[in-house]
Amino acid sequence: MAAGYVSTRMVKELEPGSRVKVRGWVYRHRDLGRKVFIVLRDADGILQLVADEAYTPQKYVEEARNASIESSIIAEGVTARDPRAPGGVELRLERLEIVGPSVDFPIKGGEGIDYLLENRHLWIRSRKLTAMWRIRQTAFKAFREFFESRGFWEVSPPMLTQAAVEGGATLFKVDFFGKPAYLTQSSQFYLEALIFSLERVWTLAPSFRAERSRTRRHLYEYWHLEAEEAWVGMEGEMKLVEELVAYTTKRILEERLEELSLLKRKTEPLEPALKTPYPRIRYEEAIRRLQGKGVKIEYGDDLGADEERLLTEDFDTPFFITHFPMELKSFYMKPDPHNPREALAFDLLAPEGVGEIVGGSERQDDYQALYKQIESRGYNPEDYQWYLDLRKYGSVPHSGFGLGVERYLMWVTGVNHVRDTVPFPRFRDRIYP
Ligand code: NSS
Repeated sequence: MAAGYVSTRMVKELEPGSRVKVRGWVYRHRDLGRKVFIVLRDADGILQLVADEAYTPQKYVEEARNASIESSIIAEGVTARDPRAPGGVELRLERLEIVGPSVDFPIKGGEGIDYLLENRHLWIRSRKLTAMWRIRQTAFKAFREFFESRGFWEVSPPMLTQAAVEGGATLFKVDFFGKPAYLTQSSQFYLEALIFSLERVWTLAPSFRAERSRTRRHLYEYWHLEAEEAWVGMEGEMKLVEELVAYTTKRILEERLEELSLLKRKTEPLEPALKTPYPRIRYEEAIRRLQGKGVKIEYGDDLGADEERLLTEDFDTPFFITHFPMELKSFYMKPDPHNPREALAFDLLAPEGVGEIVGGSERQDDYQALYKQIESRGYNPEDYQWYLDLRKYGSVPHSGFGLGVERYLMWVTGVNHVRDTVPFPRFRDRIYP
């Protein structure tokens, strides 16, 4: 008798002729009369099961016949090689039990996007989306490995906040016992407060943006990987960012080739990203390159998704754009001492048309200068009281960045909408499951 259950992956490693028990969900079902073929899906993959009157008791052939798509089942049988089965192995059934029937599973293939979003709670079982969750998990693990190896402290900032980090336009307002509060756009200010004791900190947490623009790379709620370092300038921070991206991408290529292939993602375009340093161009050079491509753009204009996409044509790796005009960037950035019109700021753009995945900068660490930068944007310094305080008591030069996890995964996996990198995306003006 077979003892415990084995996964569909393990079945393929056993000697043919092994007796095993498996469990999972019916992924495909084909009834040929005397024979019933079931493809079983579990967390590890798929396995073909065959009920055949030649070796399966009649009662279980009937049960196999009734095991419709997405029913959960337990099955027992003997493994056999069969080149026609996925993975080259099938299980010849001696027993099969339906645990939870599934009558008329709502997703049959070929449905439109709205229908699929309404049924997201069922759609997430698909093999492609499952591959995505597995790649996502490897990315999360690699982020943690990376920061651990660099001596960073992982910290837990709040999601309910009092003030805007990235401008008022994209704030989600919350009723905080009759007073306004906001869902965080970035943990940056809290990380800045924590460097005064821990020096190097990072966090992986949701950020919220009430974006006006509905694009394939914007979510209202996304996962934000952020780090902040005392005693580090813009160059040092860019080095950290490129090494993080190279390391994480390498780990995904090591562990998740099968999943990438399920998503039909070619891996060659990712190879150049394993090598650092990444190219760096200044904002003014980006503008010149765009003008050279026939774009009507001038120094001082913002780079939108279209401009970014054009710039990615020039590179086969992620690359940095640095030294943006101060007024294009957030109020907390430090101006370049050699040219105070420009910020010590950088974006990292992913190739293949994806564009910005990271934004970072050196921070203004001088109290008076920061106060003026807040006022000159028309913000109220009182709203930034505690943030200003950090510059009053032992201020240090420091820098940090934020990486959009879904944007990064969009590039690595090659999917063309950020919604498919997260199980329950928040990206339209209604909340699906
Ligand atoms: O606005 S950012 O460019 N920068 C910040 O929030 C800084 N306060 C981070 C820091 O220095 N600690 O956002 C950072 C990244 C950006 O490059 C995108 O990859 C991602 O966050 N991002 C988004 N991803 C998905 N959806 C939306 N709406 C979104 N907005 C930003």
